[in-house]
Amino acid sequence: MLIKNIHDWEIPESQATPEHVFLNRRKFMAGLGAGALSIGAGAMGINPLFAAESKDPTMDLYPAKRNMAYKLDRPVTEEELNLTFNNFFEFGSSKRISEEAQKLKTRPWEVKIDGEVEKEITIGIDDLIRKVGIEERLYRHRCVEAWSMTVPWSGFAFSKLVELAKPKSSAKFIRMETFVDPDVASAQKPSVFPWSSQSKWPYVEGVTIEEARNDLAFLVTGAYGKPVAKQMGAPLRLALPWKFGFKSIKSIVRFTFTDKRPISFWEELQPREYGFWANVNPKVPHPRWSQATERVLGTGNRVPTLLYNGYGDQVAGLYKDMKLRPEVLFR
Ligand SMILES: Nc1nc2c(c(=O)[nH]1)N[C@H]1C(S)=C(S)[C@@H](COP(=O)(O)O)O[C@H]1N2
Ligand SMILES: [Mo]
Repeated sequence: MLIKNIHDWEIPESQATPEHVFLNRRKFMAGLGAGALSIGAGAMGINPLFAAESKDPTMDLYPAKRNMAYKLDRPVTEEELNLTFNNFFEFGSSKRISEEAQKLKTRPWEVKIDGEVEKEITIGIDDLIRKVGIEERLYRHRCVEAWSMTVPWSGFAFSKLVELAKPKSSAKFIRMETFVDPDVASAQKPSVFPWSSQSKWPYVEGVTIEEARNDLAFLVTGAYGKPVAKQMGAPLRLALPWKFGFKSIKSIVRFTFTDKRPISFWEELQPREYGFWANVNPKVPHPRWSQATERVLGTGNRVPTLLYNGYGDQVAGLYKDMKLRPEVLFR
């Protein structure tokens, strides 16, 4: 008899620890005082999960001016929740990686732009941020695990990076990569998880050039009016609110312009479940659960999921000429 081995990353969100349970656990632990968490920062009354950010060289740019064109239909998710409920598999397969992620060193941080471009560029994150400038946008986020959140991101339109890159006409896709450093990100060590040997770090994601040029595609440098926290993908992370959350790659070090469709980290691991397009569609179920509704983090509410996560006006045009079957287009 074949017994299917269910790995951590295959457990639907509905079976994982609900966020309020471990939020309360965190508050309980904070109540005990001291502990490794509060070294230094705790004494100053700063949440230790923000501590590194206070030294951020772009601090003076925050809070960035809000772009009012991007509106929400629900309240912003509590910051504490977004800081303590994360998917960042480099640091572990649970949602509670925020403390582990503080090991990530986000300066100096270089971003490489290469491939089918006029000239390859390597640029420091602070130079990049000052060159393009930042604004604030309120976005929804829908994880493929059927939970959602809303975030006040700061950052810049992906189109600005495309402009800077000067792609050749042969460039059709952009492949993005997260850092690799097993000394910092322990889950990148072979054999930490049963699936580590199958997974090929770095975390990779990809988009078409047209998707990257769409106004909604946003490169995140901040959240909640300050530089983005490490566990949320500092110092540079993507936000593609019409696609499932796994497309929104964190801690990016490289953008490669290419004529070939990139194969993402998840697609390589499980192509049936995590495809290239990954546009949010309530009518196409995940092979192991429905995508019709979502749990809104921090509220206890379950609400209907919307096509393109409610952003159809801005993005449906990108896909109108595609002759793909819905399950291919959306998965
Ligand atoms: N490098 C990297 N980026 C990543 C992930 C990851 O594991 N590694 N997880 C993705 C998933 S599945 C989601 S839902 C979001 C979660 O972002 P959050 O932790 O800020 O909520 O990040 C995405 N980006
Ligand atoms: Mo996700």
